[in-house]
Amino acid sequence: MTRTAGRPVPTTSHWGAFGVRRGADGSVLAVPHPADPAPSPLLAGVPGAQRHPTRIRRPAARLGWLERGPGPTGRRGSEPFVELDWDEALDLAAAELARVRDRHGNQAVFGGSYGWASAGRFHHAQSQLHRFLSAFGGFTGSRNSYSLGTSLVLLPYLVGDADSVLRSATSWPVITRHTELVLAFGGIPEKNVYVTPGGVTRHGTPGHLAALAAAGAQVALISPLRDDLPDGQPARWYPIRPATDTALMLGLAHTLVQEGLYDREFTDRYCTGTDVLLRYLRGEADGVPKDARWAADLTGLPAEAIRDLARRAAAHRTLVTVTWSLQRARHGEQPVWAGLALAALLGQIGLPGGGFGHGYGSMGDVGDTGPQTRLPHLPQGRNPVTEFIPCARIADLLLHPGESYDYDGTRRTYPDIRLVHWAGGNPFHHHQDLGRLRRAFGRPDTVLVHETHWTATARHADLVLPATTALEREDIGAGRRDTHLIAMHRAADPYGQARDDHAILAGLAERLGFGQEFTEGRDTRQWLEHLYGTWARESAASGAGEPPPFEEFWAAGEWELPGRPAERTLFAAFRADPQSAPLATPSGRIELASARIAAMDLPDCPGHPAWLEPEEWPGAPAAARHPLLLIANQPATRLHSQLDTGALSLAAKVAGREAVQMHPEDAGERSISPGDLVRIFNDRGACLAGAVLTDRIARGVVRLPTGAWFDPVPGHEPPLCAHGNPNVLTADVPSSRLSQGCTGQHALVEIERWSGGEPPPVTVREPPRFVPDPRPGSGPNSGSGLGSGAAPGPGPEPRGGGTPPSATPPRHEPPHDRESTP
Ligand code: PGD
Repeated sequence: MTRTAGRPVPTTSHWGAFGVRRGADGSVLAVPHPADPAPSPLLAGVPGAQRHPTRIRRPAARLGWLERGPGPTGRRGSEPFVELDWDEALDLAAAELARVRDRHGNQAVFGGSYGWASAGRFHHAQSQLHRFLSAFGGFTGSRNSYSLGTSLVLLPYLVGDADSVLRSATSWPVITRHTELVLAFGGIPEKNVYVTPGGVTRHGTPGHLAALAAAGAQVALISPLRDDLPDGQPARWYPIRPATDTALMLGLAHTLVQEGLYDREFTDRYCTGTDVLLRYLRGEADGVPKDARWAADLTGLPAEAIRDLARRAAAHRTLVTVTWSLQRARHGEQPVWAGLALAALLGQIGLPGGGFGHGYGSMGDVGDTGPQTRLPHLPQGRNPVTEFIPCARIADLLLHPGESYDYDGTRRTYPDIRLVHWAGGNPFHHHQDLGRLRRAFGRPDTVLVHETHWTATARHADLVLPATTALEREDIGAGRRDTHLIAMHRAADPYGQARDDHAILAGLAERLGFGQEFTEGRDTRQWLEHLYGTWARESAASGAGEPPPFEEFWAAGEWELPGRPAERTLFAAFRADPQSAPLATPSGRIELASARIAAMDLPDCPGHPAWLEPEEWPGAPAAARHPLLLIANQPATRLHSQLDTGALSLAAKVAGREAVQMHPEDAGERSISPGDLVRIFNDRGACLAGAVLTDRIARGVVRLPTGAWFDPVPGHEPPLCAHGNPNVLTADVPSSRLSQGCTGQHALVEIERWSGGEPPPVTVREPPRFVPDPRPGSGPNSGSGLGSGAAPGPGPEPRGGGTPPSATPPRHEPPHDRESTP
């Protein structure tokens, strides 16, 4: 390990660059990067998570898989594990990969492996896995993200490509100088601005928000949560009823049209479909004008406040911004499309500080300009399998092979998956309706997981391979709009027998006969030098700056990336000259109505922005039984499920569980007091949580952030999570048949004070149960002793756990029966 004397070991993470000081006992302390004006509070979570008892110390196999071989089973997630030595674990994994490929074909291996894993350009777990599986002959992959699955599909229809909006947002300095009014749909939540894939070294957004406040700009905070905008911002809070932003946008748009405030010159020159939108606003087809009164009924906001906001927006330099969370919901296309349409009617798209934005406050680097160079990257090879799923359809994929579904204007069929290989993600955190996901994870023959910690996903696997954390290996790291490239030195020894994902996959590749192709004969340091060298040459050739030689960079610990544009205004070039800089839409303009989407004739995504009633919102019939609207948004105390065992996250627990925020009057009606243990439930499941009462949340709304480790209490079907994971409550339904995006943001629930006697304990902060190896000739806890090359291999044919051997196991969604109950 190279370490420059006297200064902390440099590293980076999704919550930003930082330094590590190491104690004599091997403990670590995370210290802010000196250039970071607003270091992430998440740094406090690093030490506890790094050396937590839930770290995976050795490879392990689920007992039933070891004893009975692969096959569908309801026992995943409920059986103990047997620890193995590395050679045997890799032999078993390689043999099973080969068996599935040879018998069922490469498309039977699901390697989508969605997840954030850790920062670092080389050890990026998903990239490593994809490179490996491509060389293996291919795999069924996944597309898009849980963050942005809806917008990534929708935006190309509206403005030609998603990147223009998502990667070229108007920069913060332009906003702070020019914007007078921000219509912030979903707010600009500060908790999210510390996080970006790959990290940022200088967290700028808190400072930009302060500058915006100092400049006197007004923010209309449109959210059920007051905390979606920092205090101290000149703001008016519109505590909108959840899931009704589209109605408000349409009501605002109608007011602009009715009062002659909309910019007809702009829509004539730069948009298409305006007539379709205006007819809809006037209610020509359905007889329902989408006026302020109509919007007031749906949103719970006064009609006069809506009209007043429309007039203010027309009278000022106004930025309409929509957080990503709004599209992470049923019909999530609509608030994005309606927000863009509202900005178009205001006529300020392409003007400094005006127009449209998507994601300010959703991520740490939205509104930053990036370096003009691609970052170092690991070559991915070519995946010859063309099968993929939109990532949020994982449970459908496993439960319904052979069934068809719509996606992005095409009709696709789910392949039959026999083996799931996951590295760097936690589907038992990120997916919806975890009871259903458990049943889905019962379907494949084998689930193979690389993890750093005993997450719920690791506990639902058959073979678990312990991975190092980013602190335990060398890498090069930066976010896509970062200011620095960081030389990530090793800051801690690997925990137990943990190996880098690359080393794990190299071991598998070697056994499968393509070791040289996968590693290209390089060790980790040689890979870093190679990736850096390739990037440095490209960077110099493109004029983006001349990076120092690798040794110099490595010794310095970082290099400040040059060549970023000072400022940027989204769609400025298009506005300046729509003929020579047209958008890549069929019309070359902004599509306020899309003939291509209309032609798909989808019931849940028409050809223009529209109010579509979701199945779960406060006005739905389902609210009669479950009247509270749960917002399951991003947490402030951890990164998704990562660092949930760290000090920051643990300190925020209430009654030992995740904290649920609710309005005092909603609590009073249910005799719930602050700090009470409560049960949150609907028909899909239930979880325990600790009550926090606050009037900074709209009435009828409760907030339970994502990321408390899923802790299913044995014997409960539908599941009861002892810890407070909201995804036991959310529905596994797509945003629409257009994009098939994640809809985890909202669910209807009811809450009651826990009255079930002694509550089930939280068990996920302990490792799972281990048992001695039961196979003949194996010592206790010692693996089989068969050693390398002597893989007994799982049985040659899939066999259901406890079910008789069968050439073709039943592959349908099992009923809620004992087999799928832990
Ligand atoms: P993480 O907790 O970051 O969540 O879902 P995601 O799966 O990305 O999981 C990453 C996992 O990788 C962790 O378990 C961590 O231990 C592991 N890991 C870290 N480093 C390494 C490594 O080097 N190697 C290996 N092998 N493993 C590693 C996040 C997803 O959740 C996202 S992005 C969003 S936006 C969604 N948001 C919501 C939402 O708003 N509401 C709900 N209800 N649900 C959501 N889920 C989605």
